Amino acid sequence: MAIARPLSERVEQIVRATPVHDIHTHLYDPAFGSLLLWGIDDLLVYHYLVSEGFRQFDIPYDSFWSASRTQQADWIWKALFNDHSPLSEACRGILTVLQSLGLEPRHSNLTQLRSWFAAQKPADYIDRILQLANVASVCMTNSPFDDEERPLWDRGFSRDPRFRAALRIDPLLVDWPRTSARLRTWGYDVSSDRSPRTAAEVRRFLADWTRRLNAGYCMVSLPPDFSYPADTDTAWLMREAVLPHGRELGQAFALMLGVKRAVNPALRLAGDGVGRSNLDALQNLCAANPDNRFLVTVLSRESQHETVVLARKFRNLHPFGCWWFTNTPQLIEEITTLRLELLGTSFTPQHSDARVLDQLLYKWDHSRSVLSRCLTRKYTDLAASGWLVRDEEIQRDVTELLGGGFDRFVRS
Ligand code: RAT
Ligand code: ZN
Repeated sequence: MAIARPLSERVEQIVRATPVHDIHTHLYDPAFGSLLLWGIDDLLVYHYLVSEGFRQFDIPYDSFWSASRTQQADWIWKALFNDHSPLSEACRGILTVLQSLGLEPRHSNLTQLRSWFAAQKPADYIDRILQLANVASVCMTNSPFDDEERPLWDRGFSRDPRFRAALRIDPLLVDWPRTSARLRTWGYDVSSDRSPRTAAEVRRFLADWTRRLNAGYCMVSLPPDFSYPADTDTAWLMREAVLPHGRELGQAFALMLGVKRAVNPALRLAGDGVGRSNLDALQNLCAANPDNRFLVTVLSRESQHETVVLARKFRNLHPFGCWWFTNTPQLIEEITTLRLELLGTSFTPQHSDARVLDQLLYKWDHSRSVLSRCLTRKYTDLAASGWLVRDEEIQRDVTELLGGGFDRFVRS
């Protein structure tokens, strides 16, 4: 008689074998060349590690930033791997990456690791990482306001279908005075008057870029005190331009809520913080705009429960990911369990937020472990109530959670 495999093994095997559609990253189509980061030095100077490095070394900020990338990586390696145990999630991530690639950091120094990465051919390496991480596609973060990437979109290039686009519009919504001036130089007839003409021109800008990128959704990150409705440029632009644009083009709008930008500017990209979001704004948006679809991720742990309850009330709201400071195993476990218990499978548990290609290896390895544990516990609870889950049902649920449900939501 065949011995039944333990539920935990069945779940883990399915979660690991199911390709994921990674719905938010900062990776670039290979056509962007050096904007697509990879290799040991880029891994080590990841801003999550930079902020941890500064807790251990006393190098002045200016000296750190004026040093070469290799020197910065050396400092971080010494502080976080040699002088202390690499216990943090971002440090452990480096080890998982090296291990997945068959490299042994205990038996090699940084120079040896560097030569290994230098010997990789980019195109093959990209294939290898996506395959090893079992990632079917990644969604980029594409900003028309980024001077490095805009020229390539303007020129056009042959797209790698594994790299999907998302239209990122933070400067439009959080820095309207400066952004309106830029829009004018690009031929959009906008002014600071909050007039119908200005709104129509902003919609034209959004439509142009949506088509240029073939953007799957539009996205913004906002501070904890974002309010809606409100007598602010942000709220006005949303009501008169972003939301009508979403309805016209059938495009979902992703809100990433709760980031306090530049809490410590000396840390640059690593200097952003977190605050509890005013989620009345999200409720008002969902209630007032039933024909818009909203994706949401919130940065503070304290905002997670309220967000999930809102998603129960509004079917035009789809929670996604454990963002940034919540992308740690314990919080992923807590947030994913909370979501499963209140939403079933109608959410997307994770995105990687990878900025360096190789990070896909650790972000998905670690998240898949946690997701497997959460699902196993819930299926075990069902079994205790007499519902024995079948493999094809586990597969259906996992496919939904690893991008299938998200795809349906953004396309509906
Ligand atoms: O997680 C990160 O890398 C952050 O710096 C942010 O990029 C954040 O994910 C964002 O998209 O604003
Ligand atoms: Zn991000």
